[in-house]
Amino acid sequence: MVNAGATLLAERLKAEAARLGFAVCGIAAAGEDPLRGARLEQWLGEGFHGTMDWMAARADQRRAPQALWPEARSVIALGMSYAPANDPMALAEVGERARISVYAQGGDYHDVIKRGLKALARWLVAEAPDAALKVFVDTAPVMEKPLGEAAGIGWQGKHTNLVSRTHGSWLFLGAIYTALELPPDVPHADRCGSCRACHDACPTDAFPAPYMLDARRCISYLTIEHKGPIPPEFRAAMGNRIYGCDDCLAVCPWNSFAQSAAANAAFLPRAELAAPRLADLLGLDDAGFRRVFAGSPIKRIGRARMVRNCLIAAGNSGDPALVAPVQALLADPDPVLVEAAKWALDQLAKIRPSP
Ligand code: B12
Ligand code: SF4
Ligand code: SF4
Repeated sequence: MVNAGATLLAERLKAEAARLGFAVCGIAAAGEDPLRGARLEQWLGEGFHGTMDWMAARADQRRAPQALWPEARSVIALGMSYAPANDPMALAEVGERARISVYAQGGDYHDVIKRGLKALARWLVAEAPDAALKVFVDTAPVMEKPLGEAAGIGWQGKHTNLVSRTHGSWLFLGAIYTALELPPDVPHADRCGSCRACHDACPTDAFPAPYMLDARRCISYLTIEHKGPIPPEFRAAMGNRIYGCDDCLAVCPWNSFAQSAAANAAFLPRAELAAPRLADLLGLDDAGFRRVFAGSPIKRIGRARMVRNCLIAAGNSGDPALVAPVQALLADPDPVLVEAAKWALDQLAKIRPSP
């Protein structure tokens, strides 16, 4: 039973979240939603998670907050805006440059959101000293998007990400589970209507149905999560994307309400990551990779996977100036890079003028 004190606490909590830089904050009950769990099972059953075994490994805990932490009574769902100031598609045709998705051009969002969640958790404990709680961002077995929808901060669009009426598709999510009974917000209604712009924009046809993603076909998965060679059928479609993909987010009409000025300064693009030259990235050794990507989420994929992605982009570039840096990688000890370099040279040979 939620009392008047809890209602006032929830209002003040939301005000504090806003003060800490969260663009949206809502509350959902922590009880199980059988549909949510069933859809997770269906997604895993179809094999749409590919090699992300960690998604299947803790599926029992992921399906419901109380399955992860039985004491949980309420979920506080939060989002921070990273709406870009510039068009994320602007570099699509600039072959000599690499495209890094908007979310990874600035500081690592895991660190920024976690800091904000911990500050909000400290505030809550100061206000309600008995408040047991746990904070999560991204990596825990928590279904952040459906929980965000249940908490009314947005809805899961047909591209499967959470969309907000005021911040479009550009929100990072985080969650606090608490043993406190807080008054739940009304779940957000679906506002996609007959739109299917995100599905039409996807270069690899990664949506088998509305609200359903086959991660194995998604460029974000292929460039970040997938180990080994990039399957040949997706190489041309990758274009110059070397880390993540923004296409389905960027075309969402609800982005027109997103204000880039609202974005957290920590997420502003770093100059060297906004439009890096492929030639420079191809030449990075391990030490150089660590130097360039320190503090960026990209550092977690390591140099080999990043250079693999750059080789595919080089093959798609149509830029003869990239032949030399690609050739240098034929001597790399990693066979995945050697194979990708050979593929890239074959592609570049097709566009080179005949002697
Ligand atoms: C695994 C994962 C990925 C995988 C798989 C993505 C996916 N859609 O599942 C890959 C590597 C591909 C990925 C890519 C990206 N990701 Co990601 N990812 C996650 C992670 C860790 C888990 C997501 C998950 O639970 N997937 C499992 C499936 C079953 O869940 P689901 O997509 O919610 O599926 C639901 C729908 O399919 C729905 N459904 C099914 N059928 C039907 C039918 C109807 C009618 C309806 C209404 C619904 C419906 O039910 C399912 C369960 O609710 C979350 C963090 C987290 N802990 O939540 C971040 C997260 C989702 N990622 C995020 C981001 C930013 C991205 C990228 C944009 C990054 C980029 N620019 O490259 C892309 C976007 C690609 C895309 N279109 O989804 C953000 C999204 C923020 C937001 N506003 O929603 C999150 C929340 C991380 C964060 N903390 O901010 N990601
Ligand atoms: S992130 Fe790119 S590849 Fe993945 S579903 Fe969206 S548009 Fe398709
Ligand atoms: S692009 Fe259209 S269909 Fe896709 S999430 Fe946005 S409103 Fe929904």
